[in-house]
Amino acid sequence: MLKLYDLSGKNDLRFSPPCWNIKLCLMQNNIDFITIPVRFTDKDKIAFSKQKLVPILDYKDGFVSDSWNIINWLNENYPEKKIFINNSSKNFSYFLYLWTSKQLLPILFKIIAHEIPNVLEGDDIDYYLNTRERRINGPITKFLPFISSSIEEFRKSIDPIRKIIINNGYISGKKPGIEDCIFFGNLKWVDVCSSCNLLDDKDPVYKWYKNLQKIANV
Ligand SMILES: N[C@@H](CCC(=O)N[C@@H](CS)C(=O)NCC(=O)O)C(=O)O
Repeated sequence: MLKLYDLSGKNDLRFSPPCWNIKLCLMQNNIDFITIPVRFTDKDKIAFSKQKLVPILDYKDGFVSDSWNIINWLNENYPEKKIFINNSSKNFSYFLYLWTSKQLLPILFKIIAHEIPNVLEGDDIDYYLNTRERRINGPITKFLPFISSSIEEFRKSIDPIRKIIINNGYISGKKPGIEDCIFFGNLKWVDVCSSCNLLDDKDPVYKWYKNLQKIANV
């Protein structure tokens, strides 16, 4: 059985965007797996991987880390599932992975950075504050004045995805696929960590998110 090392917070809340992307992909493709909860400070649990981040997928003969590498591993090891339906789907998925990790998640971080300690407990709170405040070179509250402008920026940035969803129903086309999984974690992260209204209820992207959650039962 595949084991997915998955970030966990207070009351075992699972809140990592790339971990959610992988879980959705596994569920959508009916691939059996279990998750191993990993708190920020549980670095011992993942020391075998010789790096410090999750998701990590542990299979019988080895492991693979980083959500993009995991998706590629699944594509190669479950060819019958056709995770990338063709090479264009693989290219567009890679674009979505890069766009999400390099541009969208940093915008979302500015919106929810100050709320993340609420979903953590124990040593993880100090770990989060120390590592993130060093990274942003200031207090976690430094983005508070920019929350509304960052929400606006996010809503505008995802306009191409909105158009695709309006035209097709899903990012992958007429039914959900890997491209939907890769975008999903963005919204799930904000949903579980924050009380902000990232998207308007009437936004087609919001409806797409609610629908995917319902299909996957997550
Ligand atoms: N590009 C990587 C990002 C992995 C990543 O940043 N994981 C975060 C959780 S979302 C993590 O493990 N953080 C642990 C830490 O900061 O110590 C991927 O897509 O898998």
